[in-house]
Amino acid sequence: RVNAGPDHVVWPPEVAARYRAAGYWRGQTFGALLTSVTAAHAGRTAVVGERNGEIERWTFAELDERAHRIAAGLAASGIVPGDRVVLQLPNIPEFMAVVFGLWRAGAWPVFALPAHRDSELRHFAGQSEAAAIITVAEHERHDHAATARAVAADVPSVRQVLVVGSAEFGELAASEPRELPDPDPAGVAFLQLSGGSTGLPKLIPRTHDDYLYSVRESARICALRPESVYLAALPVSHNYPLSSPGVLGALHAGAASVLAPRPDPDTAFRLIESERVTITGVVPPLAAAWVQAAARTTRDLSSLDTLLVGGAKCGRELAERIGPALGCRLQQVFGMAEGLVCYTRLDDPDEIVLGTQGRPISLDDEIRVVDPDDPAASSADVVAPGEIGALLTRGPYTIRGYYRAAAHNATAFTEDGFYRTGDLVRRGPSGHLEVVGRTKEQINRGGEKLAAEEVENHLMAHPGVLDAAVVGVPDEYLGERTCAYVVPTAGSAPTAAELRRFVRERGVAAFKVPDLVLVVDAFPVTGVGKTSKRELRAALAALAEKR
Ligand code: J2J
Repeated sequence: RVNAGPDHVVWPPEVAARYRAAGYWRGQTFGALLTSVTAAHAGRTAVVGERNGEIERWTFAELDERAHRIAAGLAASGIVPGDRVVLQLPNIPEFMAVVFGLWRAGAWPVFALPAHRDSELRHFAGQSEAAAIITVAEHERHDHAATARAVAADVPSVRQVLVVGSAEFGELAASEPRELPDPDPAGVAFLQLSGGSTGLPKLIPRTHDDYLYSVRESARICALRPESVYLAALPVSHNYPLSSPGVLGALHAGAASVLAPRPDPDTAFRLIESERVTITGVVPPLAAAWVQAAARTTRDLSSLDTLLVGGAKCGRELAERIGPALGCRLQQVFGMAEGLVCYTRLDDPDEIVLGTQGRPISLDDEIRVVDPDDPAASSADVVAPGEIGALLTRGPYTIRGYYRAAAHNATAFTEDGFYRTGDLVRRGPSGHLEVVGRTKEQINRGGEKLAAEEVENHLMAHPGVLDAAVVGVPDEYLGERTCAYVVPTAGSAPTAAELRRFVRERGVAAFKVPDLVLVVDAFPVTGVGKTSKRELRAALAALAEKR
């Protein structure tokens, strides 16, 4: 089997057999899914996007044909099954054609975000030993093609850079379609990115079988039908707009996906009105911006029946405003690229919809809420019902290990295969989870995740920085912002502006540049006198909260 090997952990055979017997894993690939959806809905709209301000619309038949041609072109260019391909595309229709093209060629997309820069791409390409990078020439005034070429020059495995929109890509995408062997549905389909908690984001190997199960159930839970229209407001390569229920859930249901070039209310409301969008998903700060803008919009938003909110905690107050302001139902979603996704159900009582982050997709999602003070708590160390604890999970679409990360896996998973989510939750009697905080060294900046350690490492590369500790500080709009405490080396006095510029110029996603940099003489000593980063960050976070 091409896809199984020492690079990633698979489910134990008896567990896999159980998931198959239960009908969760059906042995269908994403390429085969597109074929069957196209057979049923050939003439329906599959994808809507914008190009130079003009609407572009593809039917399922058109998307299917494009994906076939791209798959053939990729194969002809030397892409073989199992090749990893870093994909960095904004919300354009080609995203769908290229992803399905890669799947049909048996290659694994590595889903970079448009915000990622040199340092992240280098890591993704290097860690996955990618054969190619596929990107666009320019997006939001950044020269993506130049970044991709610079990475390709330094990462020996990368044989080609393909720029969507170039003549070369046009030629590849016009290749004569041909039958290619369908990849193993039990094998890896793509590598998704973790939010990260230690250093650079880890790669998450998801299989056709497991991901398609979560997509199918998400489409059902969100009541998608062929008449539904899903708006991808967030960057579509992220796990949430990709699959919860996302563009793949829409595709599964035979419904259209509208790819918004930007998530601002002007752009989103314009598309909701013109495409009669019925469902979309946003992060809390965006929901707040939409709620505000809805009060003075002239756009007709009456087609919208469901707004999913997730990626970060949606506060009670915001939750209560959404329905009245936007004239739709709120559906909370708490998910993670590693697997587990929870939704409030469309028929849940208001109290649950407004006050919880939902319950798991599957009856076979195993949930353990364990001792929050013990980072090594096992799945047996459960707290009393209703108590706050650390969330562990295992199930039919949650990974058993990150890709090529044996050392990290040893602590990120329990011995019996539960994933340590790093989230603090409380579980109600109905099984709904309320997210109340986290234990992981991650900052959730309005849904955009960053590992404190990754930013600390960038700061410490500055010759004037002796030590750095990055913490989240509460923020009314984003939920939290990043604050970097920096101790300078003797005799140097770097300014906050200089350090922010320094981090940005090292080529990182803009959301990782610290919002606030505080240069201090020394870190405060913690109560227990420990000097570990973990203790420091906890002390600083407590300090920041008090301000
Ligand atoms: C609090 N924290 C939340 C929520 C995610 C659907 C929706 C979101 C993601 C996602 C996703 C939260 N309340 N409602 O992949 O398919 C935080 C938790 C979680 C982490 C995962 C999906 N929803 N979170 O956000 O991989 O801390 O996935 O562990 O980016 O986001 O982040 P990510």
